[in-house]
Amino acid sequence: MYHIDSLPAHPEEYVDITGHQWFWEFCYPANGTCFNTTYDASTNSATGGALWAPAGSTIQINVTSTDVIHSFNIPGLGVRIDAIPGRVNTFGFSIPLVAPGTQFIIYCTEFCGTFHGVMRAFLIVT
Ligand SMILES: [Cu+2]
Repeated sequence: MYHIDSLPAHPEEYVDITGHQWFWEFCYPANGTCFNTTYDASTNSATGGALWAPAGSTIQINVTSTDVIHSFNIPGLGVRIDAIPGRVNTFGFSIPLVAPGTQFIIYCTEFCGTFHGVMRAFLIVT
């Protein structure tokens, strides 16, 4: 548990992630940009934004919510952390050494209302 909770000493990237009913917002403080993800269930694809991270890098995510409790989950990488209004939860993890363009699906895993089931996004390896 201590190992899982410890943050990387020098993450190569920080991403602020905010859960909204019903989409994920990704903000990159290094360049001051934010992107909202729009997920299309008919094609299992997302536009507008993603969690972009280089292969082999270590990143820290800072996760919160603006409305209700969500949960940020990347099952392919064993990442799951709650998104709670008024609180920022942090988590650090490594991006595997896979080909650029590889995508890992992101789910909301805390029932958060009508469109919870399509509150999805992708981690895209760059
Ligand atoms: Cu949610």
